Amino acid sequence: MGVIRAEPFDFSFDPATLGLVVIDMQRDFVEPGGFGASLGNDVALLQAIIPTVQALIGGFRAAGLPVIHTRECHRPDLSDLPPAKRDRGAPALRIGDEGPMGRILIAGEPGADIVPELAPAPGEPVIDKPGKGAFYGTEFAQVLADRNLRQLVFAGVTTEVCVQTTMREANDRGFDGLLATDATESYFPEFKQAAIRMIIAQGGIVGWAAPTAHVLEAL
Ligand code: TIU
Repeated sequence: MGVIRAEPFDFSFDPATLGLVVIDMQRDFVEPGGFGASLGNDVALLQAIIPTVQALIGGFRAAGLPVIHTRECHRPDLSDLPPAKRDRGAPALRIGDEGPMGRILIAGEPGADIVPELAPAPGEPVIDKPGKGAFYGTEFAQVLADRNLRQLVFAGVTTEVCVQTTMREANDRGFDGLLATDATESYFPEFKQAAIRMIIAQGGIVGWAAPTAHVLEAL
């Protein structure tokens, strides 16, 4: 058994059931001209966590523990894109529109790729998801079950949208989840802090939180 120094209390884990889930570290969210920028966001904040996420991934790989990646993206024919998602708000570019990194948030386009620094290694699953949570409309639950994973460390973007949604979905399915607080980011710093507080409040109502250094020292 291992122990990660965490809030609201230590996170005990069995290395045989522990995995890392890296959420949506795609060019569409962290580079100018993509989906995140089309919504009016400054992407520089998100770019800054790439080295920390890289270190976290490296630690899991070195320990021989599974790393699973997700990407938020849609089929080229938009058949998995609810009109409510496409039509909401007044973005500069809508999902499926042509942008500087190809069609916004569409599988196979350059913008939907994971940033090169965090490229999945051969054999690491990549879950393409049409929603904010990684379970909806995907094989994620099966991928976790196939690897006998019960305890998940989460990283990626954005903290209060896809990361928090996936942590909550995992929590309801009986997983223990720990958020690596410096390997996740939001376009809104105050939302990131609030999401972390929501997750660990009430005795860890959704899960745990710890900095990457605490995770790495426990692997
Ligand atoms: N807009 C925003 O903050 N996030 C998303 O749309 N998707 C993810 O969080 N990946």
